Amino acid sequence: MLLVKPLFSFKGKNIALITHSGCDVDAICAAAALFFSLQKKNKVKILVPNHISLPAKALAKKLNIPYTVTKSNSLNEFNCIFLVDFNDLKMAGSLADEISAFNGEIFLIDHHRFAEKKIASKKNSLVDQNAVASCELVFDWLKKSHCEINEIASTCIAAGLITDSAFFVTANSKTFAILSESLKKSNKTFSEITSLFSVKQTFDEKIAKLKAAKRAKIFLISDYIVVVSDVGAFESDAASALVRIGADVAFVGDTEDGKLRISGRASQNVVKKAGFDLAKHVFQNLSATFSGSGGGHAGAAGFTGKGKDINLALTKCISLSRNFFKKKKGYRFKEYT
Ligand SMILES: [Mn+2]
Repeated sequence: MLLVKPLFSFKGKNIALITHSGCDVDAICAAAALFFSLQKKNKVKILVPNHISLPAKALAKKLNIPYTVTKSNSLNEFNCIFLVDFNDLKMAGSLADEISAFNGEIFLIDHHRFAEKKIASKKNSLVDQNAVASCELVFDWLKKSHCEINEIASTCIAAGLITDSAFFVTANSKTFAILSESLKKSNKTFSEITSLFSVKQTFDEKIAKLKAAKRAKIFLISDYIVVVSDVGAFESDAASALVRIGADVAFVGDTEDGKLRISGRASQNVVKKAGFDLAKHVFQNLSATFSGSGGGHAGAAGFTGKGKDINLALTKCISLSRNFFKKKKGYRFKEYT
């Protein structure tokens, strides 16, 4: 860990900080903390491929974080690029081709599982799957590089840790240690930080979640409640909502024009106690049947592929989950109708 060279060695370089497409709070905050620490000695620009999430957009506006949402952006002007909060080109949206064609050095700052195809060398990869947020890695990197973490960078780091730990569900003692220091330096209270990225639920989001709950099929696999549902938008929010109201695992998907999209969420209970990993045990194996790709974290992951029948794909998610538990003691299966 932390084999990457210190940040001061980038002095004078022209750097692009690129987040994943659909940039979330952790991604924009990790990029911003780097931006505010590097901008004195470097030319830095934050690029967001395709689109930014509403909470991240709200926070960036309130903190005056400069960023450019782009579908295509020549990277020729930059000496090096930092990919922030992803390490899989599939998460780079429409910038994927420009990134893979980039001639300069590429650095990774990320806490997702390593993609099969590596985009950067090992010595340029600050990737740790055990980190709660990319902001944690940025914090460590800034510290090791003896960079000053100012008020706004501290605010960003705190926000990234809060959101990516799902409000401390996945937090550990280090999360609180970094948060304690960052809050102090941010000169803000906890609620002032959370108000930076809280956005009101839209009407459509509420309806999507309620529809997902209404259409849910409920299963018991061993000791865990696993649900599947389909809804045309806000799949990942709907899956999170289903876990909040009692499911241990939730798969919510949709098909449109032969394209298939499934979001999965799993409780810490099933991830920690059973060792269940959505990305590894379900989504990566879906590609064999529904040619596409899946990935993410153990407790939050997604799949996109080809298919017309969402029920078929959701049934496959259930059978792949069953396969995992079949190998364990006390396996049982039941559908609640
Ligand atoms: Mn993240």
